[in-house]
Formats: sequence, structure tokens, C-alpha cells
Amino acid sequence: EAAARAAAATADNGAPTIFDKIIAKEIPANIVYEDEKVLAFRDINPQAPVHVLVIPKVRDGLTELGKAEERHKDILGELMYAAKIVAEKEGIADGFRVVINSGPAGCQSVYHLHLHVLGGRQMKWPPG
Ligand code: DGP
Repeated sequence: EAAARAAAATADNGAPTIFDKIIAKEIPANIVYEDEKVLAFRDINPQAPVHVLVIPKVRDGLTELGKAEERHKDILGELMYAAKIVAEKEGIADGFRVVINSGPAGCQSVYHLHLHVLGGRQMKWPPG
């Protein structure tokens, strides 16, 4: 948890993130779904048997949900729908969780908006 807090504390400075390198295929990722606008790949540090990140291929200022603007409404819908496609592909569509960490207090560590799709085990509430 300390490591997560430390990473989150670096916050958003608008710089490119590791996800740009994944989009550019400069570093490998285990891609589970891709279309024109969205890329989905397995989280490097999975918190559930299925843990997939869904990201926009073009960040367009969407570093975090808390900074979303009107123009991002379409891509926000694309991401949500892609999460459902990922859940179906992973065989967890009957029960899964979607999480967005936004900002340092939300424990966000990579400042390129992403949805976490989690499942394959019984999820608990409240989340940890
Ligand atoms: P968040 O804390 O919400 O910003 O989540 C960022 C997630 O990104 C975290 O769960 C770990 C994951 N992650 C960070 N670097 C990489 C990487 O290079 N590859 C992959 N596949 N996932 C990464």
C-alpha cells in the first residue's frame, strides 16, 4: 500500500506515460481486446484472476476522470462498452467489477485514464 501511495503521489504532470509505449507496441503487453479507439491489456500486477486495463488509444488530455471534459463523453462511453466486451471475452460477464482510480487521493498511479476490469473471484464490498 505504501508503494501505491508513493506512486500515486507523483500525480499528473501531463507527461507521456508507460501506456503510450504499450499503445505504440514499444513495450509488450498481453492484449485481450483492441479496436479503433480502445486498447485492453492485462494488468502487470493483477488483483484478481482477471484484471484487465481498458484505455483510450488517444489520451487527448484525459489523464484522469476528474479532468474529463464535455468532449470526452464519447470516448468515456466507448471505454465502458469495451469493459463489457472484455468481461464477455474473459468469461466473467455474469459478475465483475469496473474501477477507475482518479487522482492522488484515488490512488491513481498512471495518468492516462484507464478502467480496471476485475473478476474471476467473488468481489467484496466495500472494496479495500
Ligand atoms: P492506477 O493505480 O489506477 O493508476 O492503475 C495503474 C495500473 O497499471 C496498475 O494496476 C499497474 C498497471 N501497470 C503499470 N505499469 C504497467 C505496465 O507496464 N504494463 C501493464 N500491463 N500494466 C501496468
